[in-house]
Amino acid sequence: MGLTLFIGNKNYSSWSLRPWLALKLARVPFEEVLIPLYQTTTRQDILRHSPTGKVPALKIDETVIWDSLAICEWAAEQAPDAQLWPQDTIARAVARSVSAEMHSGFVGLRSALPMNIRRSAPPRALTPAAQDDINRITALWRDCRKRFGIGGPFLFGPPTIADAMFAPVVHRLNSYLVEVDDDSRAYIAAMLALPPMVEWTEAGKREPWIIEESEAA
Ligand SMILES: N[C@@H](CCC(=O)N[C@@H](CS)C(=O)NCC(=O)O)C(=O)O
Repeated sequence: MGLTLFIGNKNYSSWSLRPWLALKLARVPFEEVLIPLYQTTTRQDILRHSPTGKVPALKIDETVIWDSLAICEWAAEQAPDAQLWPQDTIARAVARSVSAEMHSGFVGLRSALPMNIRRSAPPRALTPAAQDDINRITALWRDCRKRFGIGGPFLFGPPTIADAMFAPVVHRLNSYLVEVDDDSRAYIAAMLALPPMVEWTEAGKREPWIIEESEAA
């Protein structure tokens, strides 16, 4: 089976990070092809591989899976032993809820603080909508850690798709130096130390491209 994951810039592409991390956690070998975003040929380059013109997209032989959460689900099914969803039914249902909440929400945070791994400075303005999202996300993190986090430092103990879904938020809170409670700070530190996160972060920091729109936050 030939597997290729098309991703955007590691420094900026929040959606790409999620399935990349899930595939790494599942130890599913894949090739990656990085298409730099916001270049003159970006759209046509992505459209050659993905019907939406967006990354990420996973090509499995001739079939394309073009949504980050769908790729995470596929990784979980490929490697059941990796337990990318929690084993307990209730924990798994909550993990799916928080993953879906991340997938479809938090627009205030996403638009005000674009992922920019290289950055290390507060935002010019933290909008009320972004602060509301941060409050909700950190409350959700604390709740998952308290109820389900006994087996490890991640939301449901060992790393799962829920952590992969929040990985870009971890980068945002870290690189914009956002103040958070102690539990959230510990979770952020654990996520940043996860070996595939370190690999992605280091690669992102070495990239040459600058996306002005993301730098303006
Ligand atoms: N819902 C999609 C979102 C994908 C997405 O918005 N990707 C961005 C990069 S992070 C993109 O490809 N932008 C390029 C464009 O819109 O031209 C998913 O979950 O995969």
